[in-house]
Amino acid sequence: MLEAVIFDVDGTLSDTERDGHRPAFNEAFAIHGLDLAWDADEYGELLKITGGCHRIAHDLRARGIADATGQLAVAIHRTKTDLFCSQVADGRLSPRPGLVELIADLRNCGIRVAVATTGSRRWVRPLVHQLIGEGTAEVIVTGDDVSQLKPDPEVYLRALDELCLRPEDALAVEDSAVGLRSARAAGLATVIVTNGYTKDQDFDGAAAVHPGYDTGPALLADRCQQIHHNWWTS
Ligand code: XBP
Ligand code: MG
Repeated sequence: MLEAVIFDVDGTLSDTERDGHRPAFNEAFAIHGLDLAWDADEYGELLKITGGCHRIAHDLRARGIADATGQLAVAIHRTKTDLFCSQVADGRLSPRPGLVELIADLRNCGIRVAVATTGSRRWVRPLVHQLIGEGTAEVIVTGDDVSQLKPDPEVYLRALDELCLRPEDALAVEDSAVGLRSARAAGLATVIVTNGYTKDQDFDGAAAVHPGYDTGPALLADRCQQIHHNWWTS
């Protein structure tokens, strides 16, 4: 029986990457005196490096401008997080169309809601509260709560542990191939809701792939239950 749905955040609850995180990274580069700005396509490629700090460190190394200790990436990421927190506080990010309806339907059906993300705790919690309501997500596990980021399964295993559920009791909702690898490695049936950055990725191993929550057959609680049931009985 489906007891909980565990949602990824970036790209899944909200389309945060291209016009949210990316400008915050670029503004942080400028503040730290770097002549560097990620354009939308380049940023799409860099998304395969999970975790903002790792993403910065990877690109600085590739450009030969990294310091030996990696402290520059840490400092830039701290600034980026401040900037992104301001975006969240200003209410500039909205839930993906159809998400609010899905969350309400899950709760009406008594299905618990949780969050498992690579993002930083400082902005994840306020953003999740803003997007789906404070207290709606019973468990929120962030990139700061784990030692290995996605595609490692740790963040999903931790969410299951905090929910006191087995993988077969829950369903993951993800937007990306990296997220799918993480959720599948934790043993979870996984629904993909694609976005502009991820629509052409390989989702082999997903239980279902949707172009949106409200595009095509609506992703509501009964569809989640059906996908989950089919996964575990086929
Ligand atoms: C997406 C990520 C994050 C964000 C940036 O995570 O990989 O790194 O791009 O956030 P998910 P931070 O899809 O798992 O939510 O700068 O806080 O890492
Ligand atoms: Mg994501």
